[in-house]
Amino acid sequence: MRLTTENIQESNSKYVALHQKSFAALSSQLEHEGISIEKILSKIRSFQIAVPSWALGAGGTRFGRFGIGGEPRSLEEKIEDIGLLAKLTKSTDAVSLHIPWDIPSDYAAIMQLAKSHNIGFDAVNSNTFQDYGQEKSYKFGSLSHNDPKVREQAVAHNKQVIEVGGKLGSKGLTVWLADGSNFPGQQSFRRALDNTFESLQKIYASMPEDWKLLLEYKPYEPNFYSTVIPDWGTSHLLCRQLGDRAKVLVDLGHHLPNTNIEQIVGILLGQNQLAGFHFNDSKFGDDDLTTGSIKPYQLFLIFLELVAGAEDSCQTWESISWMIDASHNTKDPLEDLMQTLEAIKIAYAKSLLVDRVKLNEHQINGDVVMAQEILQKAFLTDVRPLLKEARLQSGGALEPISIYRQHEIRKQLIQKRGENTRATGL
Ligand code: RM4
Ligand code: MN
Ligand code: MN
Repeated sequence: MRLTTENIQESNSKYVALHQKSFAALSSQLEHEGISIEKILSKIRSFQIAVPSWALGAGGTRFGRFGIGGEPRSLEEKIEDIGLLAKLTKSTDAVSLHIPWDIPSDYAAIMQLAKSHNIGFDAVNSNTFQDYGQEKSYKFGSLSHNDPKVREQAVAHNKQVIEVGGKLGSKGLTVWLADGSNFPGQQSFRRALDNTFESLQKIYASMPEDWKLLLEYKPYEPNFYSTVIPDWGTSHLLCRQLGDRAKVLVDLGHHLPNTNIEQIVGILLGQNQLAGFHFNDSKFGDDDLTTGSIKPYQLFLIFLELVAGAEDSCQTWESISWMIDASHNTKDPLEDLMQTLEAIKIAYAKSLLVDRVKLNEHQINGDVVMAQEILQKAFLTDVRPLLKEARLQSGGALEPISIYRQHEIRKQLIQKRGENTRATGL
């Protein structure tokens, strides 16, 4: 499409000499410490994160929305955008669809297009938090609603999402339930949860054998007094009762300020109850900011839990789903997603540098200072040469954002799609 392999090679040739110097310096330092560069590179190369179909246009806030121009007008164009990200970063190989925003009109054609961009279909997301012309309103809830007819409709919608995903080769359903209440007295907590469990049971029962249910939690918003699934405990409670294939999805923005998310991740993984991630970053709430832009140390600590938990055989690395969930109000979404993919891999690579044997010894011996030193040492290492080398080996761009800007991709997209296009999403 817009950028050829030759374009990428030409751009890389400008940066490769400098890259080789920094890569050689870092490699010799790490090898001296007994770290296998080859092993780390292969892990970085194979780590792929799904891009959400709703993050390719400008997101809005409740106060307004500022378009960025050239936003994808269709699912086809969304896939083209993700294809470009894949080509440049070599860090994504799948899209996570939101239904009904992204129902394909021609399945065979969409599958073929996605394949031509090396893109597959990750978990599909249902939507019962908006009214979009369905018969009954979700104003007062969906899966938890007091009216069984509304619950039935919401369950049927989730079944339809499974059907859509099934035709595309997806293997998971993500449920984020916005249900809750705005005022004390509005809702019975217990009845709402019981109704939700019953609805989820029906959805779970209709999933194919090789599917998993990823159950998200969120403390507040759009409801501000109570949310039916506000935290990981409630999500876990439901998952445990539903069955083995229901697990908790951690969206990094869905915690109250200062929550120790790495501890939540460690505990869920220890119980084989972690479905996967929605990556983003936040300062206050569900801000959906660029991953790693606010709390990179937290992201590193989360990855350390993941790597440790997987190596200790609590849960396999492959059983975890990796997805971005972001919203862009001021940045070009494609540039933001490139930054996001990079930040996630940086945190992952740093976590792989941690000497866990020594860390364990220091923990056992109660050596608090040295335990912290181990973490700091890994976190403060500039691992970008490793990421660049991995990209180079996979045929990606050494400097994805530079080449994107140099070729004026956004300008081209605006010319092709128009200044005022609006991608489906929030
Ligand atoms: C929610 C939640 C869901 C996402 C919607 C758009 O806050 O994070 O995962 O599907 O936003
Ligand atoms: Mn989410
Ligand atoms: Mn969210």
